[in-house]
Formats: sequence, C-alpha cells, structure tokens
Amino acid sequence: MYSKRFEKEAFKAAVKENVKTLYRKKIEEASKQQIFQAVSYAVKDIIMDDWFETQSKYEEENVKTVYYMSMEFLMGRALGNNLINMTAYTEVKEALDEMGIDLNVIEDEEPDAALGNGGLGRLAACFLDSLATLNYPAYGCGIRYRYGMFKQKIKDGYQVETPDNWLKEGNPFELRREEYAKEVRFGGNIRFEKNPETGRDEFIQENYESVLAIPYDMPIIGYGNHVVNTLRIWDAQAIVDFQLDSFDRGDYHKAVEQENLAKTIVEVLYPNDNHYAGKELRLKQQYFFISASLQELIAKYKRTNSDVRKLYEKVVIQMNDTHPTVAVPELMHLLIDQEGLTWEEAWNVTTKTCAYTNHTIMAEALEKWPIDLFSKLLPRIYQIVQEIDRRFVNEVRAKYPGNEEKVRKMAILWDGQVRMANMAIIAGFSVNGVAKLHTEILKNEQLKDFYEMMPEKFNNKTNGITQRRFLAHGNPLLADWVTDKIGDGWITDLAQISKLKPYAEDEKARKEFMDIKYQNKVRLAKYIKEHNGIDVDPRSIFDVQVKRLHEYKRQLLNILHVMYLYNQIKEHPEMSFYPRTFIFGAKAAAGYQRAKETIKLINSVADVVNNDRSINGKIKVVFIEDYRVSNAELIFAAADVSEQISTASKEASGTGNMKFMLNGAPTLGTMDGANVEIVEEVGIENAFIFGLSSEEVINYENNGGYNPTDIYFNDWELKRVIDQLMDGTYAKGDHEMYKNLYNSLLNTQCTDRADTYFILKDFRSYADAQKRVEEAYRDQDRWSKMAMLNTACSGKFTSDRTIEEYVKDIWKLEKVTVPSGQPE
Ligand code: B1H
Repeated sequence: MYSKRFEKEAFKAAVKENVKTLYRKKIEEASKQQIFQAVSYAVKDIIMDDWFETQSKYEEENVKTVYYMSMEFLMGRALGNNLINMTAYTEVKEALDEMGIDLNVIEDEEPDAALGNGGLGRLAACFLDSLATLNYPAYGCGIRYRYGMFKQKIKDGYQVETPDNWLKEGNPFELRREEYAKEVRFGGNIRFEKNPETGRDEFIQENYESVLAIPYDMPIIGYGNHVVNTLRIWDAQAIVDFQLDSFDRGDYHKAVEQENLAKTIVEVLYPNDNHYAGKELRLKQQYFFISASLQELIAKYKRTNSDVRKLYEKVVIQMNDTHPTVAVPELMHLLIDQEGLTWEEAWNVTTKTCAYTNHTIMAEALEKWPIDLFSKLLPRIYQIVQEIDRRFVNEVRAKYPGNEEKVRKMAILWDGQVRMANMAIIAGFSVNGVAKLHTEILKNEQLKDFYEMMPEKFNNKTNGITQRRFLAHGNPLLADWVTDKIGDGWITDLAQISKLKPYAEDEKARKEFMDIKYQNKVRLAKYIKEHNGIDVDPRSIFDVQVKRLHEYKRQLLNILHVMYLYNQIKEHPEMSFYPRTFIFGAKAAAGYQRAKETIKLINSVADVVNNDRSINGKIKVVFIEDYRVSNAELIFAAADVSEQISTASKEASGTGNMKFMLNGAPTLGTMDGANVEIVEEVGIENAFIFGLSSEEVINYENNGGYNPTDIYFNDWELKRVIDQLMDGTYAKGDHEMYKNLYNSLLNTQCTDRADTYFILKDFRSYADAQKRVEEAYRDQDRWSKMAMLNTACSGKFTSDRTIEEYVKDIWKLEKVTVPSGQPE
C-alpha cells in the first residue's frame, strides 16, 4: 500500500537529507542517535498526509468521537511500531541495510515513552492502537510529563531510582500545537454577580492562580488503513505578564509563583501502581489535563455543531479509573458557567457523556480527597460536587427510606472526604470491570449497593493487548512463522490464530515452533549477558515473572519457592532436576519498603545461587534491571512459563498474562483476573493452576483472615525457608535485612494481619504446580503442544476484541474509512 511512498531510493535520500539539515553531517559521520532522529523525521513526514486526511475526514463526516482520559499512557517506543502499522517495516529495514544501517540498532536509540506505571497505562496504549486499526475516531488525552516512570538501577542488589529524562534528545514524533492552548485556573475565591442583561447569576473567580496548557500531539497509526489518530498530551507553561488580569500585572511575586506552578505541575509521573498517595500536586495534575481537554473538546464540538445540549451525540468520555473523574464536575462547570445551561440540562449531558472503568479492588488504591484540600484548590468544582452529592443523597433516601447505611456507603462526600469512585459511578452511564471475575466481585462485593440501585450501568469488558506490538513487532520469528502457516489475517483479526490448532498435532510444526522459542531464548540470554553479566543456558526452562512489584502479586512467593528448591538440591544433589532460569523484572514504588526488600532478596538469592558451583547451574536467578515496554517485548517472546500468581481476587485482570500466552508460554497461576478466562480458552490441561479460589480468599477476609503460624510450625521445609530470611543466609550474616518481609508473613509486630496475601497458605499448592511444570517440560512433545495451543487459543485476548465491545455497548461509534493521503 505504501510501496510507492517507500520507494527505497527516495526514503534513503530523505534520511541523508535529514542528517544534513539537522546535524550538518554526512551519514557516515552521524551518531546512532542522530540516525534515529533522521529516520524518524523521514517516517513522520510520510505519516503527515494520512494524519491530515484522517482528521479532515472526521471533521467532514462530523462523527462521534471517544475521548480516552487517562493519567497514564505507557506507549513504549514509537519508531518500530509505527513502521509495523504502516506496513513498511520490511521495506525500511532493507533500505537502511543498503545504507549499512541496522534498523534494530537504530530502534534501540529511542527512549521508551514511559508515561505510565504498569497495566493501566499500557492498556490505554493498546486501546489507542486498536481504535486506530479499527477505524474509530478517538483521542487519547493525558499529560506530557517531563519525566516519566523512573529508570531503575540495581546497586548492590538494591533498587535505585534515577530520573527518566525521555525528552532529552527531542521527541521526533510529537507536534506542539500552541494555537490550541487553554488556561486552567486553581484556587482563589468565587462569587456570583447578576448579569443585568440576562438576569442570570454569573460566576466569577478571583485571586486564583493559573497556568497555560499547551497540547502536544502524537500520531497513532492504524494498521494498514491510513488512519492516524491523535494522542494529545498537555504541557504547562506560565501565563506571561500581559495575559494576567489587569490588577495582577506587575505583580512580581505572583509571576514567579505561576512560573513555579507551571513547572511543577507536569514535572513527573507519580510512580505508584495500585496505590493512592493523596498529594495535592496529583489533584492539580488531574484537574489540569481534564480542564484543558474538556475546554478543547467543547470548542471542537462547537466548530461543527450548534447545540451543546446534544454534546453526547458526538462525544463520549471514557474515564480510565477514577483519576480523571474530576471531568464530571468540570463538565458541569463548563456547561453551566460558560455555556449557560441549567443544572438539569448540564446533568443530562454529563450523565450521557461520561463512562467509568474500574481497574482495582485494592482498598489502598481508592481515591478519597480530603475536602479541605479539594475545596481550596477547586472552589467552584467543589460547589458542584456538593450539589451532585445533595441531589444523589435525596434520591437514595427516597429509594431506601430510613436506611442511612445506604447513604453512608454511597454518598460522594463522607467523613471529610470526596470519594471519587462514588462520583464516577453516580455520574457515569456505564461502569465496567476489566475481566469477568473482577466485574462479578465489583457487583457482589465492592460496589454491591450501587449495583443494586443501578444494575443497568454495570458491564464487563475483559482487557486485551495488541498483537501488532507484542507479536508482529516483538517476536518477528514467530510472527513470520504464523503468517507462513495461516496467512497474515491474524494481524488485524486475531481470532484467526485458532487456525494454528491442527498444527499442535504436527510434529514438524511443533519442532519449528520450539526452535523459534529457542532462538528467542538465545536473544534474551544475550541481552541478560550484556546487561547483567550473567550466563544463562537457553536450554533451561525460562520461568518468568515480570510486572510491577506489589505484595498482592506475590513475587515473594516465587522467590521463597526458589529458596526452597535450592535447599532441596543442596540436600539431595542426586535428585533429578530440570535446569531452570528464574527471571524477574519489576519496579517498586519508591516509598514501598516491603517491595524494595523483595527486590533485594531476589538479587541476594541470585547472588548466592548463581555462584554456587556445587549445584551445577541447575538454578539461575536473574533480575532484569529497568523492566519496561521495550525489553518486555524481548522477554515475552523468550518465556517458557508465565508466572501469574497473585492472591486470588486481587489482580483485576492482568495483561502480561495475555502477552505470554500469545507468545506460547503456558500460565502458572491462580484463578484470578483474566487467568480464569485464559484457562477457559486454552483448557485447564494446558495451564498450571494452583492456590485458593477468590471465594475462599474473600471468605477468610470476611472472617478476620487466617493464621499462618499453624502452617509455619507444621511444614519444616517451609519453616526453614522463612527462617532463612532472618538467619543471614541471604544477607551476608545480617539478621535485620529482611525483617519487614519476615514480619509481614508471621508477625504480630506489624499493624495489618499476618500474611495478608496468603503466601504460606498457597505455598505447597504452588510447589506442586511447579513440579507439574517440570514434568510437563521433560516431555517435549507434550510441552510443545501446550505451548503452541496457548498461542492458538489467544484470539480472545486482542485489544481489538475489547475495543469492539466498548464500541458496541458503551461508545456507539461508527467506523470511518480514510483514503490514502497520497495518490498511489
Ligand atoms: C491497575 C491501577 C492503578 N489497577 C492507581 N489500578 C494508580 C491504580 O497512580 N495510581 O494512583 C495507578 C494504577 N492499575 C491495573 O490495571 C490492574 O492492577 C491490572 O490487573 C489490570 O490488568 C490493569 C488494566 O486494567
């Protein structure tokens, strides 16, 4: 399709020209980074026509558009993915080859756009890819953080965080759109004044601080369809002198303050996954990007539509968790105070426009803003929240007379706090969970009262991932093999991958499949050697757990089991044991002590085990530094075993589980999140399931927990492992190093319940499942079948399917076709 525009010679000339105009250099003199920039600008140039065409087509057809509001977009690298979706990867690779340039090396020059923590942010990125590929009009709206997710270094086994200066060399794909700048105001006081002409009370805000929000656009390229959507991320800039209100002009102090506000507001991504920190700056960030995005969305709507009372016909706002929920009162504010709608009219629009996705049931992730903080920062918004709350509480009392318990649970304002989830549910027309089990838990436990009152709002949208990045780009060997077998329809229709199923019975195909896995393991082994200096044997089982570090995800269970295996091998050297490489990758939130201790423990176990010649390399432990989207692509491709071992009920969905499955790694996991649906698709015989069920966990929790000490005293092998946390085995004799971990498992010394995440309880069941993994792997016929069936049954887990469900049930969008921006 792009063959003409990627006429090789023209592209090569463009790269040379860019090196010349950007750096006054010849291609032979340019650095790898400079070539990356030159190549990217050449690619962006080609994108521009389609980007332009797509946006004009949307405007022409005046189509309904989804605005995906998110504090996080974990995009990773753009160059390779853009080329894949332009169906130009191979051609560009060849063109560069002819110039003596290796595209893979150039791709490695690009910093990850890490504007997210983990699954929630990566989901947003996958959704944008699918929306563009499926021809749907969509914007992603977020923040252009100056610093993204911190870079992780491991020093002496400890995590050290360093700033992620991702914009240092410039971002070749972004476009600054100064002309769409918007003012956003904070604080001050408000009053109302009667307008003598209209007779209406008009809202006036005084003594506020404000910043200018400036959008940067990034192209989101659909696969082979000429669609280019936009990720719009906002930067902040001080409002310069002449833009200040007349009485503020010349106020030096204020000017400096506003300069500071602008600088701090977009400075850095909060590095917490599944955790609410309650910082004022975070609320500022939320309001900043929401207000700017809504102002722009209304302005855009009004360019082609006359009646703002019908906004919901052309606009739907999806709130990615509660972080963007201030969109509800802000939309009310803009509609009432600027567009002149009545409360009832504005409420009608807002409740038909906003929808909410819940991503977690973890109590510590619930956003509850102290009222005094909230009302000082956003005085008008707080008034509106009060009024929403007042009206809703009236409804509750009308529906459940005398039942104040209902008010206590469902009101927005309670106990001095603004409960954002309650507001999102009350104002949203849709509330969805992210996997079947998660949605059931929301309906029957967490959000029971809301579900009873408004069942029609609740629905499930099981998460998905994009096969373009996580197979076509991340695993080219397997991608080509799949295409060879079944054609390339899977790239935009992953259901077709089920056509691989018959090949699971074909010995030759199985051998090819395992051969590709082996080559990907060699590729990862090389990466590990380069980055960790550790030799790993690609013939060993690559057993992988990569995800954010969190107690509920139970990396601790995994490493305790490694310690247990190590004890066994030491004690019984004659015991048959299939060599295993345990691979970890995880960032811990900077202030999360137990998580950081777990990283240190993993690295210390690695140190001891990897250097013990007596075990003949039967176990290797590797902690991959700075786990992120770009190295994730290599890791998934090389994995044999996918560790998805969260305490049942805690992982809302998980999406890494799907990436492993797509790449042919069976799941070793609990019946949690989307694991349940993975097992449904692939069959329980092609997974290794263990542990308490979510009902059992919830049951224990509702009855005060369980007592791990019985288990501790009755299982001497497990006891020994836990005691090794305190006896210095993995701490060069230090008895204190892991005391927080030890206490979290057994003790009474910490405030919360002992072993909150049922690690001791699930330990034996996990060890058994691990034994079954080993047995299965020894039988290469059986394993290769399992592995291939995982790939073949992964069709459900494409984000394309997820997006089609959102479109059908929630967003109601139409597909738009875009002609090629250039004549063929
Ligand atoms: C998920 C978060 C999250 N759920 C608060 N919740 C945050 C909560 O900065 N914060 O305050 C950041 C992130 N992240 C994840 O969402 C779930 O744990 C996964 O199970 C799920 O797959 C993913 C996408 O739905």
